[in-house]
Amino acid sequence: MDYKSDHEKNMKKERTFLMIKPEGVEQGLIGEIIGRFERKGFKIVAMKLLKISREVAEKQYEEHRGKDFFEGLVSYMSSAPTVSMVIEGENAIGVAREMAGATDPKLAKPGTIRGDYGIDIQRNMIHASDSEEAAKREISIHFPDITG
Ligand code: FUP
Repeated sequence: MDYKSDHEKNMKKERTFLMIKPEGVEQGLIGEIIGRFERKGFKIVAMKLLKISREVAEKQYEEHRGKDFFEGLVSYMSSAPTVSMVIEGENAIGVAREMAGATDPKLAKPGTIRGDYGIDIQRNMIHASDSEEAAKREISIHFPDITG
């Protein structure tokens, strides 16, 4: 017999990948952004601050290769330090996407990270994996050595 409520059945412990983009690091918003995820109850399971290589940025955004914004995006993402992290918690993938807000900061709701701090569609403050498959793939790109 399963005594879990429908609500509980819809909860799933997940891991997702987040990246605070260069403008977030430059503007001193690392603590503010990470604090939002901590206050939401997520556990940080891996984190690093570094300037990623162009190759890593290309892998990260592979699905967009060939689009007009691809070159600008990978150049930008590899131009200055970013903070990469893996967080864990209930429905982490969907909840982190909600906390990030719409891709274009002009359309992102107030209270979301992009809505509150995003500059434009490229400099939109944070990346958050958009599916289970993307989360797995992105975690393995940025944290190949992750254990446990
Ligand atoms: P999201 O999953 O919300 O990050 O959005 P997308 O996968 O659509 O976009 C990936 C990245 O490309 C984001 F950082 C925003 C950037 N982008 C542009 O720079 N220009 C565009 O026209 C669309 C997206």
